[in-house]
Amino acid sequence: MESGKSQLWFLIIVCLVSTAVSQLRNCEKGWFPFGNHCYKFSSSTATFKHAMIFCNNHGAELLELHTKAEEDWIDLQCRVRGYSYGVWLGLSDIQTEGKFVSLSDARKPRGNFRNWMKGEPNNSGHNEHCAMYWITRRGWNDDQCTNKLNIVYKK
Ligand SMILES: *[C@@H]1O[C@H](CO)[C@@H](O)[C@H](O)[C@H]1NC(C)=O
Ligand SMILES: [Ca+2]
Ligand SMILES: [Ca+2]
Repeated sequence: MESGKSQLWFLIIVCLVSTAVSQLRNCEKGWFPFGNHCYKFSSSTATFKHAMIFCNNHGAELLELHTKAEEDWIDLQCRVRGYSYGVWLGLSDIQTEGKFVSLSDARKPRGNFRNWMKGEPNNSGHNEHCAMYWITRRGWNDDQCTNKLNIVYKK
């Protein structure tokens, strides 16, 4: 192989190996890897506000779901842990009613993935401004921020 070509091959291989390594991300004890992220699952429930504070304390963000594969994996993790209702999602319309923005960048939810259940978000009682993943119904819902749900930390 002439040298220009072999250099190119070398670069491609280095690139592939580093991608593979970064996907096998090492997570701290008590955190679980999926894709390029680490997740921690709470053993107790908390209001949305406390969930955000706990996330901050963990140097993590509140769960945001970006793909169906990620949602399916989270769903499974919640089920094996016996979570009965739902987990908070890092999405809120507390600033402007009906406009859910992601907490991590204060804009619209990142990516194109959405999985609101039929009829949701419905702002029930004019008092639902925090999004959650509803485990039994396998979809997203807006809920009262003062409800207590399990927390999935993501980093
Ligand atoms: C609105 O959403 C709540 C959950 O947040 C649900 O319990 C309720 O049934 C929904 N209402 C309607 C009319 O769909
Ligand atoms: Ca609302
Ligand atoms: Ca709702």
